[in-house]
Amino acid sequence: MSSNEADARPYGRRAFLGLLAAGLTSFAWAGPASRIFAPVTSQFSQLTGDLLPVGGWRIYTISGSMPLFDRRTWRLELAGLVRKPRSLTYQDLLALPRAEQVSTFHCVTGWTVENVHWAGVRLEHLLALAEPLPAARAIRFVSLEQPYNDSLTLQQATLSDVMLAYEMDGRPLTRAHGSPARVVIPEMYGYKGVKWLTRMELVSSQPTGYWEGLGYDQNAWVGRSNGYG
Ligand SMILES: Nc1nc2c(c(=O)[nH]1)N[C@H]1C(S)=C(S)[C@@H](COP(=O)(O)O)O[C@H]1N2
Ligand SMILES: [Mo]
Repeated sequence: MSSNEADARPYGRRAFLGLLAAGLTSFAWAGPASRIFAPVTSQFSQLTGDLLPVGGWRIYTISGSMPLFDRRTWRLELAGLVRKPRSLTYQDLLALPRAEQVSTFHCVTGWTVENVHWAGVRLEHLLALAEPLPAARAIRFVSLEQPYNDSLTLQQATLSDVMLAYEMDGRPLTRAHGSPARVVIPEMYGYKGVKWLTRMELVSSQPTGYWEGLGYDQNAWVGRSNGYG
């Protein structure tokens, strides 16, 4: 390819190599835990446009690909130990009472993003629609990105600053950040925050989440778990 062709790309080759180097550098700085949580830096498409991580974020996937949100076909299933199983459309989700908050995001590998503006719905409004049965004790959150999943007890899920977020910093969630909805629980490390959420299943005892199966704590309290504090 001539250098002219390369320069015609949205990101020139030089910028591309720069991005790649930046990705690899943060990869090299990271401790052993972050190697497991390594961001995807190998695919050009994931380094461009709104997929480019900004503002201190690192974009994580376990599969190396990102589910694509289609508002006509996406559903949020409320299932398991509930009186009224529900299948909500994106419009249904947006029609629920809106909550907003500003909170700090912590990844267990040590990076944080302060003052993230989130908008979304409190879990209690979703639970009220589905009417959990008395035996329900926890919620299993399932991602479209299989097999990513995690869980919260009902008590944790209804803490006052826990939400299902559909906006970040004043814009609908981007694909990289888990569109159309992700779990936000600022008191816990980021792996509890399932991106590309598609199903909430009410269960009687708390299942082991994806990273928890690999040794991370189920109760992921910031500063009080995973060897911290
Ligand atoms: N589906 C899915 N959700 C996920 C992850 C993932 O790899 N896949 N990584 C988790 C981890 S460890 C962190 S720190 C945050 C990172 O959020 P970000 O990719 O928007 O920066 O997403 C969490 N949710
Ligand atoms: Mo993380």
